[in-house]
Amino acid sequence: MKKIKDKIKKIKDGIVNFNYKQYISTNRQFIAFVISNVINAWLLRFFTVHNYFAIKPFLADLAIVLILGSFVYLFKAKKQFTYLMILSIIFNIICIVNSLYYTYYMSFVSVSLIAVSLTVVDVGDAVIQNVLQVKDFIFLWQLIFLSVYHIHLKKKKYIEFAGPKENRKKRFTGTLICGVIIYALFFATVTSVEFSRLSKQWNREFLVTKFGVYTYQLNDLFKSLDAKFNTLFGYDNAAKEFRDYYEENTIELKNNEYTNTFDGKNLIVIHAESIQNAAINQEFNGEKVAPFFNKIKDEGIYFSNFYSQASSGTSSDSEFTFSTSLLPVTNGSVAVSYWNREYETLQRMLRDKGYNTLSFHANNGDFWNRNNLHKSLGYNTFYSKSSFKVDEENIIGLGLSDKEFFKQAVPILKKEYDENGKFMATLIMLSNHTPFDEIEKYGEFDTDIKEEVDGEIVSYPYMEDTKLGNYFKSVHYADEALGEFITALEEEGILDNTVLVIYGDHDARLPKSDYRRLYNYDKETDSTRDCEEGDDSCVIIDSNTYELLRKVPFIIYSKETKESLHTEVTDVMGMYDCMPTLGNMFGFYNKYALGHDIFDIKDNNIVVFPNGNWVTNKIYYNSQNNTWLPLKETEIEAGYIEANNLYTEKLLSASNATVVFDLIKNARETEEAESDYIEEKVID
Ligand code: GP9
Ligand code: MN
Repeated sequence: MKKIKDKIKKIKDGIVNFNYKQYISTNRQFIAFVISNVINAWLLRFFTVHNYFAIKPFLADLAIVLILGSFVYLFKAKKQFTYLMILSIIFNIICIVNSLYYTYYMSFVSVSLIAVSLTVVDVGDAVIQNVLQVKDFIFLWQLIFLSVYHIHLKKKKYIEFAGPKENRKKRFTGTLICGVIIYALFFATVTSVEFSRLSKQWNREFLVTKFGVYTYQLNDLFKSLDAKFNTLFGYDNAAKEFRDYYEENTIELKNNEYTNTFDGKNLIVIHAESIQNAAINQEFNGEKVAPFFNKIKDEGIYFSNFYSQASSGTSSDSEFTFSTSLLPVTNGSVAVSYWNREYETLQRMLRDKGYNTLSFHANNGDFWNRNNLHKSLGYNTFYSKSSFKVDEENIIGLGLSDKEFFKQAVPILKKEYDENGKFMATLIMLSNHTPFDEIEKYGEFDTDIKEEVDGEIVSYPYMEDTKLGNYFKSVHYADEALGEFITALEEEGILDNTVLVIYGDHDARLPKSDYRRLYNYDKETDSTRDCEEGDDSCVIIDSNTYELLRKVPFIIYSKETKESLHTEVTDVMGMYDCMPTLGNMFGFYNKYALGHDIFDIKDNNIVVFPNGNWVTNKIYYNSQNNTWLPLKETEIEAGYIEANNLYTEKLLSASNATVVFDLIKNARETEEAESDYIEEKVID
């Protein structure tokens, strides 16, 4: 006890009697290094999550910079600058990459996504044009500053603290302890919820807000390595999460008015790239942006509160969730890292019922690893870019234009319809892909406001030359392409015995400021009105209302819906509800589905997003900042949010465990072994 007391006294004396002046005058370069890197971490939060004055992330950033920086004292004076520069370059890369990533994905980068980024190299140009902004490079000031300051100090014959080895070691230990104490102080303020989120790592925005970017990135690095080890060692825990979840949540098969409605019919699925409800509902000068979508939604079963649950695997995540009713993984992408698992898929189940399964996409088959993914999902044939005739004049954005793509797909579908048995085909559209800047190829569609004044037409710019405006032009093109395709299917008689399913794969990640202009435009001043309190006509676009704008269409259309089944379903629904809903209609059942048949669950549905946010008919809940948006004027009963948060956590863990550890395969093997055992017993 006495010893500890003496030690504490020694540290206390050390702090009181420490010669700060001398420390500062012999550590200028190091201090400049620390301050500038902490400023950069703050700048990143400033431009992304907008938390300007939070102390906690500041402490965490400072601690990391001090701890890693302290090793500089183990080097001789000449090498010290090199060490500080190397660390600064790493910190700069972290800030720049995260800043870019945030603009595109509204989230922060994960080391485990590096493999994913490499497969999206083809969209590199699109991303670069679309995303690069000056603010992403502002962080570089730090490297310039540190170099200039170093030259300045050198000129002044200033020598950074070096001294004999023992002294340097002392300074190393002192700085390290200082960093550790600050980190300990920071961790003392961390709540249990924050700890739990740090260990799960899927609320990335939340983590950077609370822990700062350097701690987030370090944790992510360990988590990604840990995931690799976990695949080797974490099996038992994952298997338990899987068992527990399905014991509590297995969905019983129940009949309803749609049961077997489409049994035996062909199925054509349209993966509508980046189509949002916001575009379908929009018109300019009395003309709808998407007249065909509107026609199909009116004549079909239209789910008007439908959400994509894609994560960083975007298109491929949507394909995966639509086909399996599982969610994307929390780290990396299923298409790239976990395609080789056994999944219960819509395609395989229809194949078991005698369907031929085909997929069509005019991009390179390697993109999103589709050559492998599509086999794993259960497609017999994948018609990728090499199966299409691609001429220079038919290219829009990433590849063959949608109009030409559909035109070339129709004869293949016709042959399938006429000559073979039942089939299921997925067509993945491509033209309506960011950055929506080939407006000359989209055809005429004005997004201005035209008004007649004294017999003359006056035009106000409105959405012209904005990203959202260009997106509408692009959607108008995609809509026309879809219209031509459906007309061709009808003319060829294919729709006589075929059901068409259309989903928007995810939103188009358009700027909030453009939506503000869309909904609050003041044509007199050609500017966006600010929303004043009490002004109900003004549409507030904040981070939660923006989430609602990310809704995408889901439509089921057929001869039957056109005649009598057309309706609008307003209950919230997610991509993971497609398989169970269609399963009821086509007569198949997946007991590992995370979603529900919407006609069974109705008002009680919950859509869980891969980042832990969720939406019900009552509220949109943002788990990143623990805020919510009421969607109905009903009371939220006590414990409602906590219960849904718990469900969300269990569902995400079970989904992740299923994918990473191939647990459906294992469950099937166990079931087979058990039934063999029972059979043997009976024979005995
Ligand atoms: C690429 C296309 C678009 O082939 O499906 O993919 P996305 O960038 O939306 O994930
Ligand atoms: Mn997509």
